[in-house]
Amino acid sequence: MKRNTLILMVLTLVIVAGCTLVPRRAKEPEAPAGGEAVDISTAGLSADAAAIAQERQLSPADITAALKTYLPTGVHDDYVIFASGGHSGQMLVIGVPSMRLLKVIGVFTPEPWQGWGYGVGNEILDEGNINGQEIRWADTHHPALSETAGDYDGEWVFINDKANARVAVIDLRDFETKQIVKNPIAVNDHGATMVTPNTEYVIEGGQYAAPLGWEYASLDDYNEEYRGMVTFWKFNRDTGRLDAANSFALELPPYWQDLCDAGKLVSEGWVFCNSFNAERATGGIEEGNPPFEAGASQGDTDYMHIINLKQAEAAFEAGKTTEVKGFPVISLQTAIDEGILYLTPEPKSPHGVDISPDGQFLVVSGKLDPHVTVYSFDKIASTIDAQRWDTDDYGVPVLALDDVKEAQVEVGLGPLHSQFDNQGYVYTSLFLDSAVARWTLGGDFADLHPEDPWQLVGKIPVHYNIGHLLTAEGDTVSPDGKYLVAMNKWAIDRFANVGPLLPQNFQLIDIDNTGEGMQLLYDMPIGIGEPHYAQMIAYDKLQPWEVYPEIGWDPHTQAVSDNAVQPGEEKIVRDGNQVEIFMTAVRSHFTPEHVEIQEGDHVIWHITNIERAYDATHGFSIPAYNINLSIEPGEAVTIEFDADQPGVFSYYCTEFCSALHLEMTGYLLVQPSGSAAAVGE
Ligand code: K7E
Ligand code: CUA
Repeated sequence: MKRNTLILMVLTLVIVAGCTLVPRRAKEPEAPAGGEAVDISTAGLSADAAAIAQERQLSPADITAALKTYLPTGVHDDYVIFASGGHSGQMLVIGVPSMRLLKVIGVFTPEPWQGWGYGVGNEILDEGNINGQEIRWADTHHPALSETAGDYDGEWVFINDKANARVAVIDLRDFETKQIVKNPIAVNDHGATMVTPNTEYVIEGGQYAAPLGWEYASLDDYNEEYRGMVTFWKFNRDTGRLDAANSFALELPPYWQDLCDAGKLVSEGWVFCNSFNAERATGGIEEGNPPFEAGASQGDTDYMHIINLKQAEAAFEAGKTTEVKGFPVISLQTAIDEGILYLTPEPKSPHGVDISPDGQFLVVSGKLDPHVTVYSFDKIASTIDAQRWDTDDYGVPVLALDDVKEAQVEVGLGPLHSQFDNQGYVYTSLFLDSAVARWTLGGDFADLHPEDPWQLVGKIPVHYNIGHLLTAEGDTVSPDGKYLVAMNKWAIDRFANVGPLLPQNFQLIDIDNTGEGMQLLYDMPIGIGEPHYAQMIAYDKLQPWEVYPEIGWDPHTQAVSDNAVQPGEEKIVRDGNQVEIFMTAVRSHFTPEHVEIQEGDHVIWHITNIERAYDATHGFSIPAYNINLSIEPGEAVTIEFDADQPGVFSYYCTEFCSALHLEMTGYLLVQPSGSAAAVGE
C-alpha cells in the first residue's frame, strides 16, 4: 500500500473512531474487542479501509484497537516493558502500545546475536556457576526496575532465576548484563527480584524450604532442619553491582515463601512476603501421604511475613548474625528477639502480595478464595506497637487477621496478582476465570471514584489463564494507568497453530478511560519461554546510549579499556608462546587481516570497534573456536583462547554492516606444531 494511502486511511479511521464509534462503545462498557461485526461501509471510511474492515468483519471496537496500537514508522512507543523471558533465562524488552519486541537481553543464557557467552560475557555467566557446574539456562520470574523515591528511575533492572536462586544486574545505559550472583544459602528462590524504594536492597526471597546452605537433611526432620529465607542484596549504584560484603539473609520458618514486595512511603523500611504451605506438607504420595497440592492447601490460611528491614539491617550491622556458607544470616531466634519478623494469616493458598501506591494497603490473593484480602499497614503497625499477638510453632509473633485486615473484596475465581493505576483502581488477575477484575481502593483513594470503596467494578476476559498482570509504572508510588498487560499462560486458539508447544499470550488492555470499560487492544505471542512478571516504564525515563561514550569502551567496567586499540596502533605481539593481537574494526575491514600463529599458542585478542556511527555494529566470529562477538560502536573487547586446532580459519564480521560487509574478513592461520614458520610480529 502506498504510504499516502495509508495516512489517508488512518486519518479517516481516527475521525470515524472519534465521531462515531466511541459513543457506541461507551454504551457497552467492558465489551471485549472482536464483538459483533457491524456494517460500517457507510461510516465514512475510505474505500480501502472499508473493504478491509468488511473482509475481516471488524467491529468498531476492533478498528479503535488497531488505531490505538498502530505507530507509523519512526514513531516510538510511550512505554517499554521489561519482561522476564521465563525458561529462556533472558529478559524481553517490548514497546507499548505497539507491542513490538525491541530486544531480548542475554542474561543467564548465552545469546549469539549479542555475542553473550561466546568469548565475551563468559566470566559473568561463570559467576552463576554452582560448585563449578556451568548453569546455562534459568527460569527467570520477576524483573525489578531500579527506583528512586519509589519511582522507576530507568537506570538498572534486576531479575531472578527461580531454578537456581540467582540474581542478575542489567545496566540500562547499554541494556547489558553486568553481574550474576548465586545465592550462597539457597538452592532456588522465587520472591525475587523486588527493590526497596531507593534501590538500597534487591530482595531475593525463597520458595521451597530446604536446609540453608544447600546441606542435606532428611524430610523426617523437615520442621527442625528445613528453612525458608529472604536475602537482602545491597546494591551499590557507583559500581553498579550487588555488594555481597554488605548483604545478608534472614532465616524464616519452613513455610514456602512466595513473593515479596517492599513497603513504600508510610510502609517504607518494611518488606512483606506471602507464603503457602504453612501446613509444612512434605509430599510423598507414594508413601500414602497427601500429594503436595492437597497437603499444602489443607489449612484455611497461610502466613504473610512482615519484616522490619530497618531492624534487620541494624541487627546485621551489629553483627547479630551467624554464617552459613560464609554468608551472614540473621537466625529465626534473633529475628524474633529483635522484632524483625511477624506473621499474619492470609486466606487461602495465597499468591503474591502487592502494595498500594501510598504504601498503606497490602493486597493478597488467595488462589482458592474468590476474595482478595486487603491489609492496613497502619493496623499492622499499631498491632505490633501494642504487642498484641499469638505465636506460631517457632515462636514468631502472629498478628490476628481481624486486627490487621482492612477489607475483603470478592473479585472472582483464582485471583493471583494485583496492580494499581492512578485512579484508585486495583486490577487483579483471575487465573480460573481467565479475566482481569477491576476494583476500587478505599482509604485516601476513596475520593478518586464515585463508587463505594472496596468494590468490584468491572471485569474483562483474557485468553487464557492469566498469571501476572502489569500496569504502566504499576509498582511505583505514582502509577500511570493507561495500559495493562495480561500475561496469559495459555494461548490455545489465539494464534496460528505452531504445534503442541504453544506461545504465551501477552494481551494489551486499555485502562485509560473514564467511565468506559477496559478494552482489549492487542495479542502478542511470546514464543521463547514462559514469562512470569514484567514492569512497564515510561520510555522517556530511559536514557540509553546510542553508541558507547568513547572509542575503546569496556562495557564491563563502563570505562575506557586499557586494551583499547586506536587506528594505526594495530599490531601482533609475541611473547614466548603467547600471542597478543591488537585489532580494530571499521566498515569494511578488520586490521590486521592476517594473523599467523602456531598450534599451542595462547591467544589474547583485543578488538576495538572504532565507529562512531549509530548502529554500526560489527560481529566477529572464528569458526571451530566457538568465538562469536558483537562489537558495538566504540566497544573494546578482549577474548582469550588456546590455539589448539591447526588450520586456516577465516574470521569474519557477522553483522551486515556495509555494502562490502562480505569482504570484512581475515585469515587466522594456525601452523601445525612442529612446522617451522615465522610468526607475525
Ligand atoms: Cu508465575 Cu510471580 Cu513466579 Cu505468579 S509467579 S504467575
Ligand atoms: Cu562489519 Cu559486517
